[in-house]
Amino acid sequence: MRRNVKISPFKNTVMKMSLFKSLSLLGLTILLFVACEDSKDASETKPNILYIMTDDHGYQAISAYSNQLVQTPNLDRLANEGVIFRNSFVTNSICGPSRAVMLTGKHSHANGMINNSTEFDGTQQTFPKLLQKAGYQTAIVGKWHLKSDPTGFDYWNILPGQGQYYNPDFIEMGEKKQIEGYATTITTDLALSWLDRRNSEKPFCLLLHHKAPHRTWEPDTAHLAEFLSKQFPVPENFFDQYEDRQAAAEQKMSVRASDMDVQYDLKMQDDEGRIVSRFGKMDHTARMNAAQKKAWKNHYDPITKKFIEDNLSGDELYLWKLQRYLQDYLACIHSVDENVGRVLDYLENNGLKENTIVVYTSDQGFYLGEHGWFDKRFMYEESLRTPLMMWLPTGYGRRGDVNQLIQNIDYAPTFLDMVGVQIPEEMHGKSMKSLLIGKGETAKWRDAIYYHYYEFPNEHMVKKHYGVRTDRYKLIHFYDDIDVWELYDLKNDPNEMHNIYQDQQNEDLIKNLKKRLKELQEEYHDTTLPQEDL
Ligand code: SGN
Ligand code: CA
Repeated sequence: MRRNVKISPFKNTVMKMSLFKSLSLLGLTILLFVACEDSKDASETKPNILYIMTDDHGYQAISAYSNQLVQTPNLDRLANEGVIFRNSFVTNSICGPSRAVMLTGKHSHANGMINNSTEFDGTQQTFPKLLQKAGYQTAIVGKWHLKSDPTGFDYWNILPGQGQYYNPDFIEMGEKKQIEGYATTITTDLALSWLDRRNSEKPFCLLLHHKAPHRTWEPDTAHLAEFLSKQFPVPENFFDQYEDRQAAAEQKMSVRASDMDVQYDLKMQDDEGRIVSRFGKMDHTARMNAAQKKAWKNHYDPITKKFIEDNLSGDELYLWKLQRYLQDYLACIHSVDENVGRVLDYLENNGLKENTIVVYTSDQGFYLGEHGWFDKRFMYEESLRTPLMMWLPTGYGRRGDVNQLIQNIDYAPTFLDMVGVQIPEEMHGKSMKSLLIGKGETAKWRDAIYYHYYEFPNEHMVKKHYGVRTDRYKLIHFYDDIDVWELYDLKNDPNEMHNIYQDQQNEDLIKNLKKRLKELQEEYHDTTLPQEDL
């Protein structure tokens, strides 16, 4: 039963006042509590992010992906103790654009950086900016390659443009300084020294971007001879003749042509002018100190001498070039692997492993002789794919293979989601968080990825193209100065040697893939298409 209690107006006012007081006190207490919880949350429970990205590291050169070329025990630690993405792709296989995608979570047409000559608009939203707002300390060291100065970082120390391997210049918060040593080691040193002096009360997000193993694949003197006597297996399609693939036939990134230069790329240098190079005379040792020069010459002079004596031609020369290329490329990877090991050790030794998301990836994949090529750009597998491995912080139980189709647009939303920051609607990517908890999401994920490459005409002459890839099929449209469609069945033809677009029996398949392609172009609002597709 309810009773009506009469309260005098005076008593009522006093009661109201004391209620007001108590409520204010309670409010203050709650506010204080929330504030304390927030800072506690930010300093103790929000995971750190250590994002390591190399430049042009094909998954074929990581032993966790493939045992054929090289052992990478440190990189493999990430896969063995964390997760390895078996179907990780980029949206536009070229450096600056990939970096812009990674920062913004948006496809190239939406973030504006469609090719390497564009300047990144640093006023737009990026995940480091959002983390900074959420109380994170943010930093980037190493390769940047976005022309405009970094924004959203408390500290930045970047290589100008492509950067140099030996005694490189760095730009530290606007100030240029040359640092003696080898780029991969120096970049790691810069990262570790920033970690040492950071404010350990706050969570951090550190982007550690290596120049290696970008062309012209200059190994550290300590590793020059690492692979000297190794014979690497030759890809099945090294002698690809590009039947039914006009764009592939017209590229300029072939090991089997002067695109790969014996002096410029393969370091065969001879003062008597017996080496013919399309780059004229150049000197790889120009930036080196005396000791570095000496080690370099001691290594390459005998190889050059033998090369001149052997006077190889035709297929023999091409196969020699491939081995020479891989020796240097993989020696650069050796330094990357060692230096990633230093970073992982640092995290373990400083009690940071349990609360840090550690990522290893590359700005895109790379050809290591497949189709007879080096470089990237094409939507074919070796350059569409990019390695991706992660150590996960406490609370994320997933281990081993993740097989879903993921793309570099997903990185930004994933990081934001994992640290509890709201994902901006305009980001194209999906958070992978649900794939990383427990046994991972088995329900619906994405069934297709979208790709669009623009840098033509340009070095390596890879034509403009866009396309769609599902778990089994890939449809590509090369456009601009040509109008060619290609279709691959990745299950029956993983090396993409047979363009089956013209086969009558694929009519329905093509119709469905074109429909899916169109849907993706609409979903992402890609209006940078040839006129007839708009
Ligand atoms: C340089 C390289 C090219 C490479 C582009 C883009 N030439 O121009 O081989 O394709 O970079 O690479 S080099 O003579 O300067 O090495 S990217 O990874 O930066 O996009
Ligand atoms: Ca690159």
